[in-house]
Parts: sequence; C-alpha cells; structure tokens
Amino acid sequence: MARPDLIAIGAYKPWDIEAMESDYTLHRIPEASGLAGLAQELRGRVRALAYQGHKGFGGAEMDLLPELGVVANYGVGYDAIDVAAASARGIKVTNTPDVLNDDVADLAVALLLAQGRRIVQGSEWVRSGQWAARGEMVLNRKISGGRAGILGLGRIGREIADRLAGFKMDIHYWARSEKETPGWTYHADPVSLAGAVDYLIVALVGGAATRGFVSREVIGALGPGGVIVNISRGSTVDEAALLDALESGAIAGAGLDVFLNEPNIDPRFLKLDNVVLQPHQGSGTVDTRKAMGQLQRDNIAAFLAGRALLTPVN
Ligand code: 8YV
Repeated sequence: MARPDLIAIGAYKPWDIEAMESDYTLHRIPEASGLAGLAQELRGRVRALAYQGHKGFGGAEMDLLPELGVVANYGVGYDAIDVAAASARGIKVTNTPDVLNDDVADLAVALLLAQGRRIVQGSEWVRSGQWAARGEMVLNRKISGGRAGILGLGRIGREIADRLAGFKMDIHYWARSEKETPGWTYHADPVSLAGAVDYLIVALVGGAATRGFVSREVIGALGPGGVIVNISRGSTVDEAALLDALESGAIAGAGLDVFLNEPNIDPRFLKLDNVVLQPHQGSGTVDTRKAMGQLQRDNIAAFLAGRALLTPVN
C-alpha cells in the first residue's frame, strides 16, 4: 500500500525528518508560501500537514489543500494557525502541550536570575579582563524572597510558580479565574497584580485575545524596582510601552525570550543594559524538541488511522 503523503512546513531537525520519512512520503517546504509551488495533484490528495513556525497559516493556505484533515503544530502555542478557519473547513488542529513545560519554566527562572544577578555582564567582566584590572563588579540584586507575579497560571505558569516558591518567593498570580493553589494570592486585575510584585512573569497564551495584555498601565504599575520576564509571545506585551519604560527607568529591567517581529527585533532593545535577551529558545533543548516532534507525529498517525487525537485544539 502506498504510504500516505505528509507535507512538513518548517526547519526540522534530522531526527524528525528521518522519522517522518520512515512513515510517510514526505514533502518538505520551509514556509507556507511554498505550498502553491507544490504539484496540484499532491495538493489535491494530501490529508496531513506538520507545521512549524510563527508565520500565519490561515484559510488561504488551507484552501490550497482541499483534502486536508489535520494541521499538527510543532509547539504548544498555535496562534500562528487560524483555528476558526480550520474548524470551518472541518480541519483538526493539534499542538504539543506539557512536554515543554519544564524547559520553558526553567528559562523563565534563568532570565530572572540572569537579569537580577547580571550574569551576562559578570561573564563579560571576567572575559574582558576587568576583574583582574578593576576588581569586584558592581553589586547586584537579591532575588530569593522577592514577590513574584505570574500572569497566566496555565501549565507553564504553574511550573514557574512552583520553581519560584522554591526561591522563597511570595507568589501572586492573575488568571481568568481563581485556581486551587498552595496559598498564592489571586488578582482579578493585571494592574493590581503588577502593583503587588517585584517580578512580573508573563506566561499567557498568544493570539488576538491577549494582544497587548501587558499594557502601558500594567507596566507602569510595576514601578521602578520592577522586572518583566516574558517567555510567552511578544504580542502579549505592549512592546513600545515596555521599551519606553526600560529606557526611562520606569521599570528596572526585563528578561525576554520573545518579541514582536522575531527574529528582527526592535533595535532599541540592543542598546539597553538592563535587559537579558534570548532568541525564542524556551523549548530549545534536544530532549524537549524530540518529545515535541514525537507528539506532533503521534497526532498525525492517530488522525490518519482514524483514532482519537492525543492533543487536539479544536
Ligand atoms: C516553538 C513555542 O514552537 O511551543 C511554543 O509555543 O513557541 C516554541 O516551542 C519553537 O520555537 C519551534 O518553532
């Protein structure tokens, strides 16, 4: 029997390509814009698509593939995919939740520590010979025991909160509804949350509903001692307001893994000494990326076999 076709959009690692090639007739394209260039005959029969990337995949792309039944996203965040357009066409969307929670939470803590303890500057102090020439570096900031505010207490937010509780922090959070927690303080309003904490860690889902959620007002409420960490999506923060606050000292600093317009981020960030910048690598460990690829393929296999999807979105 002929193996099913699979279109894979994105830059996959060799182990993912090998695994997909062993089960499917694989058609790889770097971006969705390449779909129109695929043979019409293939486009007319393909039922499954593996998606990786942050550029939009919407109704226009779906309409190029009339038999498409599943878009399996490589990532927990599926804001790049127009799920309403997929549902309207009877197309299932899946994502890769849970397998990346630890890595993303680890990076959030790393950003917090790196910003407060000036880890990047400290490394440069040693490498540049300043330590030997000038002695001790400027003193930095105590992190343990501070007040942390988690914006979005989903699966990743909770992992972050658990870690920061281990740093003896007083945990506050905002979520759409109050959750069962070990004594953490709920805030129904993000401005109230920001006003109550030193560190604001953004762990929201992306997409239209959270665009600019960390508004100028939220950033202002954090105040001059405040630090923002964002491991969610650049879109969740009013980036212009964040840059203004970082430049003026309205907040103390930021640790950022995500930005608007990645990877061509606003050059204003590059001039700032009070930010730690990362290239959207929250889930970027070999272990986790392998698990994400496996879950993506498991969803595709389930769909093609007519079994229940493991992690459906719609
Ligand atoms: C990306 C992510 O998917 O899971 C998410 O939502 O943002 C990441 O894990 C990853 O960068 C691969 O594109």
